[in-house]
Amino acid sequence: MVDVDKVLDEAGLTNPHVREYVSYWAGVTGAEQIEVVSAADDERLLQESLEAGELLPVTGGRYYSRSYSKDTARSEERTVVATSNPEDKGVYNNWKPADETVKTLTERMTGASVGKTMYVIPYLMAPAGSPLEAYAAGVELTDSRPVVQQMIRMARVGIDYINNLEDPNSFVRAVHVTGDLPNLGQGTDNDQRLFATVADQRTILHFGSSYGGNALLGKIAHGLRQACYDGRASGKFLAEQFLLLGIKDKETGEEFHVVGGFPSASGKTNLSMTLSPDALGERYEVTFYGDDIAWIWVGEDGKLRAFNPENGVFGVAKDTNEKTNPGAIQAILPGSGAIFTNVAYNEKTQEVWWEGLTKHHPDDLDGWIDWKGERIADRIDDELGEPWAHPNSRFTTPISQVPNAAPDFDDAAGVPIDAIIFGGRTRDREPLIRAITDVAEGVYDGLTLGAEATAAADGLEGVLRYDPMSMRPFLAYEEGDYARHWLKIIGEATDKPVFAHVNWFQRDAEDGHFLWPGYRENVRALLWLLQFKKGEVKGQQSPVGIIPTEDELDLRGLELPQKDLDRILSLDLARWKQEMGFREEHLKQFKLPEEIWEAHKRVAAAIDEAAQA
Ligand code: GTP
Ligand code: SPV
Ligand code: MN
Repeated sequence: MVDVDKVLDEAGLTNPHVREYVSYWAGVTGAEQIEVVSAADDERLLQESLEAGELLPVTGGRYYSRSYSKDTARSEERTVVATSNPEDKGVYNNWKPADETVKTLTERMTGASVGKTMYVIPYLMAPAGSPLEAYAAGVELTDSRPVVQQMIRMARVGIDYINNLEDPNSFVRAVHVTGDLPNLGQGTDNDQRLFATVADQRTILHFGSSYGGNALLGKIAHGLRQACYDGRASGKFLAEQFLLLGIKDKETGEEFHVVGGFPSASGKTNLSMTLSPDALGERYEVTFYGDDIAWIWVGEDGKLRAFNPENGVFGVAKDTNEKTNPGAIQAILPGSGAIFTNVAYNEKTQEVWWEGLTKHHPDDLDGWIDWKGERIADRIDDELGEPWAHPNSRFTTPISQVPNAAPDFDDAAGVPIDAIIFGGRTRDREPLIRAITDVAEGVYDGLTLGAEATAAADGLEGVLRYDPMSMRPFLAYEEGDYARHWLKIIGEATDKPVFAHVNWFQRDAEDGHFLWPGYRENVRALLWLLQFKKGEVKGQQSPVGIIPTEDELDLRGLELPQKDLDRILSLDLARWKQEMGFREEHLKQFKLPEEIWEAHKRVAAAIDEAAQA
């Protein structure tokens, strides 16, 4: 048995609660060694991983990793939220009783790290000194070295974050045990994986994966699920799967901040890293704060404020290129220290490639292996067309590498929020943008957000589903209570943000092309929203919000077929009428507050009235 006290003494880890927690799980998992890590250990750990073959070198000091082929995305089915209060059971959170969940996971983890090193990762999911710091500290224990390297990029990692806590017991206990990946029955009736956030014990126990949101526990499990729970329990904040960006008007010096809820793989990373359209870039600058998570609260000044608890970006690689997301390409250049997971790799030239990086894959197949590690040159006929990279392959890079990172992204006070937007992948019905000024109608709009599911969740690609506020996979408690908590927090803000629903993904009914060019052009819709908020444009009232008129939208330098423009700035009332029936079924599942039903009825009545006119 390893002498835990000795290791922790040598590392200078003094917090007695953390020490007790580490000792306990070292005993359960049977780890052979323990190592306390900080961001300063990155270089050494990378070298160790290269030597062990866990990582392969990519040119310019970057890295390639592959996860087990049945372990390439979050598993929503195997993810649960556990508490000791059955009232926390919601429609989407896979609620389970805390006691039995802890028991099951403790059994699965028993002896499961024998022969391995257990890394102790003290981290903070907030800028240091933030008013929400009490909810941000955690200690992840993991038996995977690549998880440590990813956490070092995605979170603030170091021992001081937990040695100096005001309440030394206020940290999240986050245990990650990889398990014997080839023998866990992934996707079968006997699936051994289990990913639990035991929210009222502030304990996260994840067993059976080494990938992304299943394994980097600071990100999704703490930053979203645990924080979702803590936000309501404390009454103080919202934790949402939101991007956070700034738009600076260089002419007036004004700065606006927008948070946006788009379901997984629906464009958060792209929008937050975007540049202004060429024709408007002289005047407007877009700055990056966060691409996946925002914690939102009402500051002492009465303003709604937000920060990004993360320190890095875990972005979808597919279709990331110079044109779609030049910011991301710059953030992963040689020298960035980026880690690429499940893309294609060239064993000879040490380059990486994924679908959409360039129009065609490299002509010379020599040296290339796909995301499963198989040689591309060995592919036979019917395999030739298969993707080289997994559709959920990702890059990991710190925010410090993001070219448009806002100078104040690390500010403990966060930034004031002017607008809250929601947007899913919807191929019809949703116009380019519709603004909503009533708070209950804005919250209602978030609760009825819909999207086509994507490869970010196992096996669900293309299925149309509702995804409240883009939090469906991350909600920690009952949806009606969640709606009440939203109304409470926004209700407390003195300056109300404007809400809006956006859609970059409307398609032509005949040939399926995207009606809107998307990507950096999306900024045009946001600029209209900010002008609307300032009262500079009026838009046109529709039953589901205020839509820009064609001349209000700044379309300079864009060539768009009139037919497409007309479509994205109008409503298909017949489709909306049908949608209201679906929404009613969706909302009926929740114990919603009356304000939300009233908002629903107002919108339904407005649609009926417009349809009759
Ligand atoms: P998660 O990290 O899973 O939460 O995803 P995300 O919301 O950050 O999505 P991301 O920005 O990575 O985009 C996912 C996919 O959508 C990528 O393949 C993008 O190329 C594509 N995409 C993003 N924005 C647009 C857009 O405006 N138009 C179109 N057509 N595609 C887009
Ligand atoms: C998502 O799926 O929403 C992600 C990636 O941000 S993961 O960390 O795998 O959850
Ligand atoms: Mn995400």
